[in-house]
Amino acid sequence: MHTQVPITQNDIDVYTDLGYLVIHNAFSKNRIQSLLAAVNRLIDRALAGDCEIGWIDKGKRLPARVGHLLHPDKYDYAYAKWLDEDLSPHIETLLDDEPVRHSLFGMLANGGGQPYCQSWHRDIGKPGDDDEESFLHRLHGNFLQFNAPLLPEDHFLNIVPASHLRASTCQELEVAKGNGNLNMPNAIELMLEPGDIVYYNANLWHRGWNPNGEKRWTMHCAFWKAKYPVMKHEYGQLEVLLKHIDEMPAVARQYVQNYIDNYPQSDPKSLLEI
Ligand SMILES: O=C(O)CCC(=O)C(=O)O
Repeated sequence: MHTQVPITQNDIDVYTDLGYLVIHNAFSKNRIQSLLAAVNRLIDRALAGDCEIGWIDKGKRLPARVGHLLHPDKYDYAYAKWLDEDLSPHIETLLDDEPVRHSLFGMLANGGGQPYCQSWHRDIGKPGDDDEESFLHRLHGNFLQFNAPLLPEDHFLNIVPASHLRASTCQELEVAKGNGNLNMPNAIELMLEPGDIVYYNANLWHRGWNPNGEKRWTMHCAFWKAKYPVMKHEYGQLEVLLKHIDEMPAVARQYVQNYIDNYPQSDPKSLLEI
């Protein structure tokens, strides 16, 4: 196993203080080539009718955002190998070296001039609630999300640094309503290149912003500490994952096994109930 760039104590402190951590040149050119090849194989399979994905423009080989890349119909060994060899040391360090489980594994995709303009949001919430701050503190460090671009000049993720552990301001709540031309205070645009990755707390105020519909392929995945039972937003993957977990390399298999082992038989909780 090799890690291109290990995560240091300083990185952990940055992640804790700011709610995000950019690692430049985390992955080799070969790794990026292998992931691009996997996406192209997926497009080929979808064009041949062997699996279904959404399209921005089928004729131009422009897929829409695609989820569940570890499911049998979309699976490629290249994703799982990346997880085993490069990502898992990062993920485990940022999750306190506790057992990790799979949650979501997909790719953000834009292009063809089709605008992609998300509202500002915290993924889990709960903006404006009385207990917002304690809720944010309770969850920090137990889950992790990342964006890792496969194409150059990826400037589509906007964030408000250090907004992950404090109550939202009135201005943030106003901007998030999306009513008007207000600017989000203290927002920045991240600039990433293939090989870079940003790990972030999905409760940081953020949005995906690509108003000109520039071509974008960005791996976008989430993990939880294994002790958290599978929740509503990530439920429903048990049967498909069981079909081919044995094909996966060791670490990816373990993360998926931990998902399976923590799968409630019924009534999964919502993110807001944990
Ligand atoms: O497009 C992005 O980079 C952010 C995606 C996101 O925040 C979401 O889908 O909730």
